[in-house]
Amino acid sequence: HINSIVFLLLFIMLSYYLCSFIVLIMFFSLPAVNAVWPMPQLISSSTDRYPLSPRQFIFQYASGSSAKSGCSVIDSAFKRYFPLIFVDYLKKTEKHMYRTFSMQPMLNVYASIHLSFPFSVVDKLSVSSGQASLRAKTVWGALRGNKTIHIRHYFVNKTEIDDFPRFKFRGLLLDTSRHYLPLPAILKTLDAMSYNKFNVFHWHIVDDPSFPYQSSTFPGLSSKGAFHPSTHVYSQTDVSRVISHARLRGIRVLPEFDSPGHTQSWGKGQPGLLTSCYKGSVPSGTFGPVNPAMSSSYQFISRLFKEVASVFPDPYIHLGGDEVDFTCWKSNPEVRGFMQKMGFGTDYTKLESYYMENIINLTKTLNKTSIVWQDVFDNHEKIPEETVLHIWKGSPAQIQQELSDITLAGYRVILSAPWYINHIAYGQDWTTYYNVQPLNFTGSEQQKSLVIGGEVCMWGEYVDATNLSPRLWPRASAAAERLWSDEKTTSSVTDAFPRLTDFRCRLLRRGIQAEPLFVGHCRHEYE
Ligand code: CP6
Repeated sequence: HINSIVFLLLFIMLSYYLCSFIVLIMFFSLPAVNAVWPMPQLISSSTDRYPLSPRQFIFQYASGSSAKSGCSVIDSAFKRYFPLIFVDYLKKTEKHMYRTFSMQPMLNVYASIHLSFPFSVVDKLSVSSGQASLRAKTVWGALRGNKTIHIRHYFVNKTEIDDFPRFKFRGLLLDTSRHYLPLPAILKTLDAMSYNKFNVFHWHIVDDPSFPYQSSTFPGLSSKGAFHPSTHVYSQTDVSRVISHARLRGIRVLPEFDSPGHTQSWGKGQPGLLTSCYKGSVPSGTFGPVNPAMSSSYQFISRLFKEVASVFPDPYIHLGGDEVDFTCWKSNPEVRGFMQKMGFGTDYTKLESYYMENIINLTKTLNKTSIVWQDVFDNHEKIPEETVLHIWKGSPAQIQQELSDITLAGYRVILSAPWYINHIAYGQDWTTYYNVQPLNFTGSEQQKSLVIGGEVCMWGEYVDATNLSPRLWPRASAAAERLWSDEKTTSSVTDAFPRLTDFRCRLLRRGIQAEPLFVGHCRHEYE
């Protein structure tokens, strides 16, 4: 009997130690403390960690902050980030509880400059959670700082962070013409963009297949050109909701009204705008790009852009200018006559240049700066020096050449060609997005400084609300880190892999349907 009791006791003690041993192992095998995405410029993190109680946590303005309660951007960020940090807490408890608990200051926020819209300011912020304070030049910096505070499982690591973006233009393009994207899909994408520190939503809002933008000046454009005149349109209210949702997340909304090509849907509500294509000496009944020979075309664009300029507060408008097919222009006798009159000979790139120059100058009179696809530069068009070129095509070698040429000519440039996220392939293609080196081209420091950033493109031919999120995330996150973080300290795919895997789980917990990188699981699946 004694023997068996001792044996039992030993067994209990052994299993107790075994269990605690296992618990200890689990405790120490938590993911790397630096699992923050995108990686800050400077971070030093120790394994010291402090428990963080959601009952006692509160964001508050520091007494020295010039942004105070009432600053909409930071006020609403404080509200949003509570449930994002304490992901399960609000699910398990009553939603209203966190507001009523005794408040203990945890994070003091200082922001010194007020700007009502997230214009292209370079911001520098520093976060030091050891002292629980965040300092930023502008509220937009403070906003990004909120995202960086790294808290997992209600512990906070002792951490010093000094952070700022490497590139000031970190964009993502959505195409709402090939498929209509319902408003919630766009708003959700803006949420996910902010988690990735993207700051420009390039809204490729209209194109050949449909014209969902509901124009107040030209209601016929969407009533005739959208997939459906009332359900598949973006009303003025929808557009302002997108703009303010983006604004509160430090994201600019860059509208694109692509012309003279990619405008088939415009023709439905605006007869006479597009070039009538000819078969021999008779109109064939089909239409080509905007008719550049008619002054009425420019009057129309002028009125449309006047509206666009007032609806979208961003100082830039994307004018497109890509992939203009000359076949229809060539077939049209009026256009040929215009070519002769203007002395363009048979060089249709000159006609394209003429059109683009006109609409760029027209955009300038609206106090907006133009962004155009690279085709406009490739066709040797005379464009104002403040115009921004957008690279979308070419082999890696051609892209480098294009970067060299455009910056040598003194233009600012945005890089998209390596980040066509709509292309899918078997395997871990995020690594190719990650390994892009935007400044790896022949050129002076001055030239390199003209690369203002990059943009992930999600063209919509094969994408609608059903597959948007998993196709975007976390693959676009690879580009996000390349555009935010320091290339020297943050360049290894091997280091990035576990962090990105962890970040993808965080996206899932925040309700973003991000696809897996590879074999595995997320801890929250069973925790
Ligand atoms: N639509 C518009 C597109 C594309 C472009 N402009 C495009 C071209 C080639 C690829 C993907 C997208 N669908 N308006 C080019 C900028 Cl591979």
